[in-house]
Amino acid sequence: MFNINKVREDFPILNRKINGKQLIYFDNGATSQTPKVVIDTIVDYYTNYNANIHRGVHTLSQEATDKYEEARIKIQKHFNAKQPYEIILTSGTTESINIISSGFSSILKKGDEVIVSALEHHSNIVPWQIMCEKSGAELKVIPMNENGSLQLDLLDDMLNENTKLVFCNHVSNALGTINPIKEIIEKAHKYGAYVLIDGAQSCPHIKPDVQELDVDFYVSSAHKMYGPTGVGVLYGKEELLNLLPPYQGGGEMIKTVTFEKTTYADLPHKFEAGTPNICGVIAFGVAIDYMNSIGFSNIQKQENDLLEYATEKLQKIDGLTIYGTHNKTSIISFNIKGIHPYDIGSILDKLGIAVRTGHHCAQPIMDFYKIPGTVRISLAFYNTKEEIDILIEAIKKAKTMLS
Ligand code: 7TS
Repeated sequence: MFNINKVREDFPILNRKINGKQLIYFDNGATSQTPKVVIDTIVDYYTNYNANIHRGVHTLSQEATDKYEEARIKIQKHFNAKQPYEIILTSGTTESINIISSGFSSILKKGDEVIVSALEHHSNIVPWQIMCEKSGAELKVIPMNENGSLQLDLLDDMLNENTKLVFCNHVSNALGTINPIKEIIEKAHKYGAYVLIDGAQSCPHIKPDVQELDVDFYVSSAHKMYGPTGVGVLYGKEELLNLLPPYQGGGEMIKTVTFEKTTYADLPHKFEAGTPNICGVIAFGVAIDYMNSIGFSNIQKQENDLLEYATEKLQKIDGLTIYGTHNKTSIISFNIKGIHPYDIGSILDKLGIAVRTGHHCAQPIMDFYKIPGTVRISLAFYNTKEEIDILIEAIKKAKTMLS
């Protein structure tokens, strides 16, 4: 059974005071907080078995290697990848995307087309622009609707036999929209195009099944899934990962090196040059265990309740506009007429409430609505209705002060 008080005890930071007030953390979309089991794992690693992996005969190195590879298997199972070596461990969503975009830079050519959605975070736009600049491929954009959904009917007209890749997030970080990725994948595959799904904002709420989705690449970050920063995952189908060149050269990613010719290691090592974030990966595995122990149905129920409750209360505030109202996770982006989002965010911080303000690294969405940015609250399962009540009063106070 889901017990909110017990769950909150798992997160030591929730006891913090900010400016003399109890912290209310509504910036989970930027990074989620860390449960004690994950913090303990990090302390245990550096206290007891810190060593480099895949290279030592000594006990510490073997222990660290075993735990690192166990974490890969946990991640494989979580995403339901067919093979552990289809899971590449990276520094985050951004690096995962860059591994793929950089690989395709040398494969695509002029005349090829790639498609991105209008709802993307900059890290699922800029790497592809760089790829297009290098390869000569053309970037097309699936437009969005006023309610924050994609104009998917237009995708049919955009796809053709020149389309090589389609990129889309599973959930928009700026609006919370859950995109119909299965439909997008099916449409793209009809034309032989590969699909990369950015799961940075979906993975805290949804357990993706990469085989069921038949997705080609799926990427995410540990730090939005109750794990540490600096760790991410890149799932790729074996045959596609084998097709792509390595991203970085260095130790661990080779089979043999001579000055005449170097041969590369098999998956996953081909994409894991250098010493990785060993402790972070092991802690990511524990974060995944933690999320599964809470249960995704409990997570979704609690977050959907909070989303509904907060939306209803916010909508009653005069002059408040919510951006994105279509099929969402627990993200609410809003503005209050005549007030800059930054000013609201600053007052909320004074009252102990952490929100994000600005363009959320999704400038094209802000341009669509012709706004400089929004105030964004992004809710996690450890948040409560009482915290939302305090937020509502704080917003009313900010509004009075700033009007
Ligand atoms: N893609 C999406 C959809 C994101 O929300 C983010 C981070 C990224 C990619 C990049 O992830 P990283 O871990 O590599 O940095 N989003 C946010 C956010 O919404 N607020 O701060 C970071």
